[in-house]
Amino acid sequence: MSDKKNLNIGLIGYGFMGRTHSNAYRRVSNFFDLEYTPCLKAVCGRNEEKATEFASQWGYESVETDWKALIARDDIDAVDICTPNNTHAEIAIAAAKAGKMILCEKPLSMNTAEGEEMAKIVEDAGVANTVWYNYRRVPAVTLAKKLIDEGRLGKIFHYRANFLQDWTISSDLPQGGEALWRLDVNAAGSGVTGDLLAHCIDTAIWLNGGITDVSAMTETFIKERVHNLTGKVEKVGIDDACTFMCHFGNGSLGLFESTRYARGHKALYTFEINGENASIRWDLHDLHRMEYFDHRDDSLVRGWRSVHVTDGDMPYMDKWWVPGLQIGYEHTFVHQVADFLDGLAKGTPASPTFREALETQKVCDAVLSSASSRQWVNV
Ligand code: SOE
Repeated sequence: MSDKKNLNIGLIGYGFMGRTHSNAYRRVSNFFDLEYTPCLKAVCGRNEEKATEFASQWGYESVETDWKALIARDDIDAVDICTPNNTHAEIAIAAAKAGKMILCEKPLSMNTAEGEEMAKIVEDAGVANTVWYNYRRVPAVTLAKKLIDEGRLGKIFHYRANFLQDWTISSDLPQGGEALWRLDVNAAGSGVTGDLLAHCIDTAIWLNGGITDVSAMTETFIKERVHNLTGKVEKVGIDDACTFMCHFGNGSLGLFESTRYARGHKALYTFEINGENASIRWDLHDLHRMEYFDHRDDSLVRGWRSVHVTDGDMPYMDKWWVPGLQIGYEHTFVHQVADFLDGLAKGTPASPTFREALETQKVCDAVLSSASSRQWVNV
């Protein structure tokens, strides 16, 4: 008799992230041997026709048009929140109160206060929870974490990260509504800070520990855009670009930059960490490589190594193909589902939990507050 259990998923929102998560649910059990198997029970979206199309494309058994109805269903174990940021708190709180596990798209919330409430409520309800900061689970990034935790870099001096895009440069691009809600401050909470830097901050805290204080500047290059929901030209409230420096609790210095105005860059997430013995750098456009420099190497052959992270002893890679054959972006989501399901079986939380993701939210808030006050702000 099989001891496999189904985990019934209710997905709310079927945009870009709805697709990445659905793909992960569908593939995880083909590659990972886990006690729980995701079962795509229901997808929820306000547009019934589109939600039905999505359900048939991805194999969801049923469709809901009201998220409250989805949460009320007895046959849903876990709610996956893939809706705009301004809806995360209300849905997560209702789901936790209904005893559902929650997988919430990043960033956790619109601000720290909302995030605090969300973290407390999932903890009080005792429901498993996680936030989809997927880049932690790129094998090369997970490998960097292992090397840093082993102490190979020695004392850390610097952490540097960038997340560069160029898709909002045209002033004709409207704000608001489906696909463009990331430009609407009321739906997104912030611009690149919550959307892109949040990824960089999550990875940085995971690799290098907590951030204590920040000094930031933001800019909104295009001040007004047509709003898709009202048809009117409205003030743009999001930050188009953000640069900040910071101190980490371990004494190292941080430098972060993000923009949607770096012509030529579509999604260039890079980071570099410099320690007394060694440095590591990583680049999303070459995501299966981790670059490593070790000063302790023989000086005649010392140099940056480009490690092709595909061998079976490297994080997650024994689950995929054979050494030398790489994986990509979508696999990071498969890994997050695998870790979530494994954690359920073992009774351990899948990182980052709401509580852990709240730390990123606090840094984002400090960054925005520093940019508006032009002062250093403690996290
Ligand atoms: C925005 O363009 C975006 O899709 C983010 O919302 C994602 O979190 C990031 O991974 C890629 O860029």
